[in-house]
Amino acid sequence: MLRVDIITIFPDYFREPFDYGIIRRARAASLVEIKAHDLRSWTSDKHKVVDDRPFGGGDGMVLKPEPIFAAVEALAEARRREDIGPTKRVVLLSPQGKPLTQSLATEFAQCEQLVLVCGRYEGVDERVADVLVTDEISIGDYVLSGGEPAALVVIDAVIRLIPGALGSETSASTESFSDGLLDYPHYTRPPEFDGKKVPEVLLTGHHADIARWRRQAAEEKTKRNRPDLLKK
Ligand code: 9D3
Repeated sequence: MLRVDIITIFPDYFREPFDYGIIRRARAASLVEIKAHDLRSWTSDKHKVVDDRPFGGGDGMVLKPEPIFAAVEALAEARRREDIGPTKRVVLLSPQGKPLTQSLATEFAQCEQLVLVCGRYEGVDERVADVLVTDEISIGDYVLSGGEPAALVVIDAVIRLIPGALGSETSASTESFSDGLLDYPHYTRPPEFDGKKVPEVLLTGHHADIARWRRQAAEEKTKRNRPDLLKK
C-alpha cells in the first residue's frame, strides 16, 4: 500500500480530485491512501506564520524551514517506521526541479511512502531542498502559482502505475511514451461525421494494414507535435 502525504498551506484544494476515476478506484481497493496536511498545523506561534522575507532582499516571501521540517519528521514518525530507506521519497514541487518523467513516476509508484511538499510564494528555504528532499521536481516550463496543481499531476501519474490500479482493458506498458512515440489517432462511430470520414483502412479488418497505418500516423503526429521525441 502506497501512502501519499501532501504538505500544503491549502489542504482543502485536495478535497475533491481524488474522488474520481482511477484514483477513486485505487483508494477504494486500498492500493493507496492519500492525505493532505495543513503546513500551518506545524507552526508554534500564535499567528501560524509559515513564510518570511528573503535574506538578501527582493520581492515576495519564502516558506520558512521549521514548519516543513517538523511536518516531514512528524509524518515519518506517525508511520512508526524508523527508516524505510529508499522506499520513502520526499518530493519538493518547485519550478527549479528536474522535469517529471514517466520513468520517475514508475520509481515513485514502487515507494511505500511519498511525501509531497508544495511550494508557494517566491519559493521555499533552500535548506529544505538540501537536507530533507530526495527529489526536487517540476512538471514543465510554465509558471504555476504554487506546487498544489503539480502535486495532483504527480499523484495521478504515479497511482495509475500501481499494479492493479488500471482496469484489465488497459496496460500502462502499451501506452504512449513507452516506445518514444505519441499515440496514434483514434476513431469511433459514426464512420462519417460532419462530412469527415474515418480513414478507410480502419474499417477493413486487415490487422496488418491497420498496424502499419497506425505506426505511420503516430510518427507523423510525433514529428508535427513533438519533434524533440524523435531526436532521442
Ligand atoms: C520569477 C521566478 N519564478 C520562478 C521561476 C517565481 C516563481 C514562480 C512560480 C516561484 C514559485 C512559483 C510557483 N510554482 C511552483 O511552485 C511549481 C511549478 C511551476 O511553477 N511550474 C512547473 N512546475 C512546478 S512544480 C511547483
